[in-house]
Amino acid sequence: MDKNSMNLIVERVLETIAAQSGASPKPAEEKPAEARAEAENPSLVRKPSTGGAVPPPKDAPVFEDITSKQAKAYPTIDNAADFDSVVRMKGKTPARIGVGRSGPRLKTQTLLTLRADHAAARDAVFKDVDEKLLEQLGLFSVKTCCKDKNEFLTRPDLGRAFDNETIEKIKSECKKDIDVQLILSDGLSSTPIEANAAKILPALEEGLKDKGYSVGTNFFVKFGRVACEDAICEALGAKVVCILIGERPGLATAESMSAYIAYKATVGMPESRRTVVSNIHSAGIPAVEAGAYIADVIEMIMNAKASGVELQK
Ligand code: B12
Repeated sequence: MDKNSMNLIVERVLETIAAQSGASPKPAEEKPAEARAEAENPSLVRKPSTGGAVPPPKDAPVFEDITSKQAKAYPTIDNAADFDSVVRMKGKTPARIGVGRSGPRLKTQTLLTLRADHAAARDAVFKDVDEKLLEQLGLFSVKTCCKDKNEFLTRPDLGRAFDNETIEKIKSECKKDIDVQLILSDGLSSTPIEANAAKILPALEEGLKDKGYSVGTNFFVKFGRVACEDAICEALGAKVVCILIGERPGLATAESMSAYIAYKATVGMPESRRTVVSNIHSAGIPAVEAGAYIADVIEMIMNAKASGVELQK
């Protein structure tokens, strides 16, 4: 047991004894809120105040980076009736609970955190996946019919299609008539590929090979929408196609990836034929675990010779 937890238990026992003997418990100022939060979650790093025009409340820590996990885990609600419970609740969700308010408005820190998270989400949408990472992963790269990011965002139909030249390139570079074709794509955010690809690919490939399936040549699709997997599946004659793609980022994380899987996908097929595994990121389904799980899902799909809604029948 660490020192903080030990101190917390000792304090609570002393409070109970004091209450039973009729003595008044220690005044709140003697046990600052930050100390209780740190005891519950030792990863909360307290930094000394750097000062400023408006000093922070007496016992609130000052975080150098208000978007850090530690800062977000720290309640900014004033006079919480049960501070420890708020710390515990915040530890269970990335939602912005226990943040307090200033009159009817958000506190400055909450507003700034929202703006910083929004900026990270925009970066994730507009940034390209690093070419070096694709090289490291041994992936060749093709582009859909979108000529740039703006066209990608405004024309989902073009993000689902390839020109003939690209289809020929895919056919010439990839193994054909395999069981499973894996594809990576930036989709609506590039950060998930950078955060998860190197972890999910080996786990997924190993999982599939262990089950005895042949896996095709992995590659990357720039400006891809989910349904671009259908044209690829048709071109390569794969039994199952699985695209690992960046999800539209929210304000909780910009690192979330999804896997959309389909059995014998064909261009124009209904969306209900896809199975999705979403929320793949460090605070959702971690990438390695997701790789193993998707391999199990693909096994179910191969056995049932069906995906999406048909798989659930
Ligand atoms: C945007 C979005 C939508 C949009 C998609 C339109 C679009 N082009 O953007 C709309 C509002 C239409 C939508 C509808 C639905 N969605 Co939705 N959607 C999302 C969201 C927020 C982001 C998806 C994304 O970024 N895709 C990547 C980009 C690049 O893909 P895209 O090619 O632009 O768009 C395709 C996909 O988004 C896909 N899609 C979107 N939702 C779903 C759901 C399922 C089950 C499938 C198979 C495909 C699918 O359809 C689009 C067209 O091909 C996710 C949340 C998340 N964390 O992923 C939920 C999410 C994927 N959706 C979900 C659900 C349940 C649905 C609906 C079934 C809701 C309903 N009851 O009607 C429908 C099904 C639609 C379908 N295509 O079959 C769930 C899936 C849960 C699961 N694991 O099975 C998620 C994870 C939300 C959630 N947390 O509950 N969705």
